Amino acid sequence: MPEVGVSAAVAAIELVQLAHKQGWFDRLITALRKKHRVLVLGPTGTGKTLFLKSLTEAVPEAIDLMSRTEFVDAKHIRISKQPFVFIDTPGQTLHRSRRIQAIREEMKNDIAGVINVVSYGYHESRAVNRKGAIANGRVDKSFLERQRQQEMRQLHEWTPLLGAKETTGWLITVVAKADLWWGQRNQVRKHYESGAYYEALGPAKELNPVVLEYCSVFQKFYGEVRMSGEFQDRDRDRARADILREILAAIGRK
Ligand SMILES: Nc1nc2c(ncn2[C@@H]2O[C@H](COP(=O)(O)OP(=O)(O)OP(=O)(O)O)[C@@H](O)[C@H]2O)c(=O)[nH]1
Ligand SMILES: [Mg+2]
Repeated sequence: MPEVGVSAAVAAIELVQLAHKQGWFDRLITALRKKHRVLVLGPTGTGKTLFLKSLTEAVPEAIDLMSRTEFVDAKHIRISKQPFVFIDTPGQTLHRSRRIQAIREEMKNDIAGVINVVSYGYHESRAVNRKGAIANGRVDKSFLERQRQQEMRQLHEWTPLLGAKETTGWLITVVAKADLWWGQRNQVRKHYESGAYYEALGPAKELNPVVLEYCSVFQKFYGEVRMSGEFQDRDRDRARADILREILAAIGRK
């Protein structure tokens, strides 16, 4: 592991001495030990679980669409030595009560922030009704539109509870599967940054939401429809670096 620089070590010692002197040493230790808890939300098949896997594995293996997250699952991950607990939630509509319970639990745990994972309607899961989704090797536009509506509906589950700055420090919307929608990039950005999705955030607009493009794997949609082709490995590396940087910056801001 890389060494902490000398100046950082000196600054840390000074901080500890000051904390001793002023009587907040215990509080400092608790703060340093504390893990940053991040709630990961979003509909089934948007890519939440694979996104979390991709933070620690450069080339994660795709997840079978039959293999869904059924229970809330806390994943412990270190980013630049900072300890995080990412709470991966089950996105299927039938697991609403499990999500609500996780949200309530995290409100008690002093949550750092929320990552909402969406994918411009490219949802892949055994729980998605994909009848008519693909015809003649193309994705049906109304299928994508329906799934985007689902992304917005699911926002209403948590924004009334977590939409305030005092409860939740920050919100990052991760628009996953950039390999599939890259050809419509401008439209995608607009939809999430200022369009219908942004409006649907309601009270959570107060969290100064950040939108980041992402891609965990290159994979044909339902094994059939090609990716848009222009999105490359270097774009994926850049997106990953951007997200890691943003997460670290966000905890600094809370
Ligand atoms: N093309 C492409 N496919 C992806 C990407 N990320 C995830 N997938 C695929 O999308 C499907 C769903 O991914 P998951 O990570 O299981 O989705 P989830 O949001 O955790 O779904 P639930 O656990 O049901 O809530 C899997 O088949 C993944 O391999 C991506 O960046 N690009
Ligand atoms: Mg999952």
